Amino acid sequence: MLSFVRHAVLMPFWLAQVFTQEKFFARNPVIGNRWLNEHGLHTARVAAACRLAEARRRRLARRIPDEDRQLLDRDGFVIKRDFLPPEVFAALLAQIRSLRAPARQMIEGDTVTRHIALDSTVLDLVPAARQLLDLPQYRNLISYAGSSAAAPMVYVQTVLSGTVEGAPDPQTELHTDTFHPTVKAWLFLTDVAADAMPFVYVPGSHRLTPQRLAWERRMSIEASRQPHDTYRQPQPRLTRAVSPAMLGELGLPPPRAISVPANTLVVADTFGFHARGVSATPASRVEIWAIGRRNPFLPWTGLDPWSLAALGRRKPLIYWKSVDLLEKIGIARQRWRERGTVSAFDPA
Ligand SMILES: O=C(O)CCC(=O)C(=O)O
Ligand SMILES: [Fe+2]
Repeated sequence: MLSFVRHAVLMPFWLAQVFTQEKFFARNPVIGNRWLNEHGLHTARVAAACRLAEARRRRLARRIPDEDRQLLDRDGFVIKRDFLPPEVFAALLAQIRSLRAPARQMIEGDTVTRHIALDSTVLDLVPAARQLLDLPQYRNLISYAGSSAAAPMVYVQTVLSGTVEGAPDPQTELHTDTFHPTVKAWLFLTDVAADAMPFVYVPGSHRLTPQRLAWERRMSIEASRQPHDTYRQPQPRLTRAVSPAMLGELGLPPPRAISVPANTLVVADTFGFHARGVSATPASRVEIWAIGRRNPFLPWTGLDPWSLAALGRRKPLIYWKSVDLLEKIGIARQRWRERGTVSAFDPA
């Protein structure tokens, strides 16, 4: 009875979420409905989102050099070595090395990810990061790859592999992040060796080919709710993982590991298949990390309230606090735990 009432009350919300970036099959019984996905709900969302992204990208294209645009169109990612002028990069590194700021951490398998939000307080202590955020080239590459001019969320991210007891880091499996074009960007502050968590990407896997759409359909049906399933359990495996053996069937090349020196910027459409490369021994990576995610069904590129600097800089904090609140009332799980005031370079 309770469950019936809960369903009736929440149904309008679940239906509305079909037209948003909500991606979890498990937490929305419409998006995760097997019958609907067998009849094309998921693939319709993917196809519509990709079509709209293409139209938005066409409008954003003139903001970046042709050469970068061609690489992003062809591969789904672009690598910019020596991205910041050497003196700006040196200042950025020194400022982040001496920074102590409130952080949050998340554990996945045996790996810890730490985030320090680049809010106004932190930016006052790391003025070189403000220079980075204000660089049109940085913003525009992220906009184009993410097919949106909306403000990304930017953090100092530390990834520490093999530091806690646990299964292998699920991020080391090839996967797509969500059902639509979307962007992540890494400006590496440390060198990234080939055997120490290089970012891995399958070139060209961001394109919606008929094979990819068929894979999306199969994946969505497998991920859909079974009547006996219980939800909100942490998942041992990423829902959107793809086996390396499948790449050939999808007409895709093998993945490429991006092992690069510090001060390299990598911007990628994480609708494409990618992973965090495994590390031979416990390793760490520190980077300025940006994520842009927005409703993929919006026809326009701008009109983003978070683009107001004063508001946008608070977005990570507002995001953390809202999930804290949702957890308190029992409708979400906060994976990002407060870690106190630390350095990005501290061990786990
Ligand atoms: O940290 C990485 O190299 C990639 C992790 C990943 O899959 C992601 O951030 O979406
Ligand atoms: Fe990912």
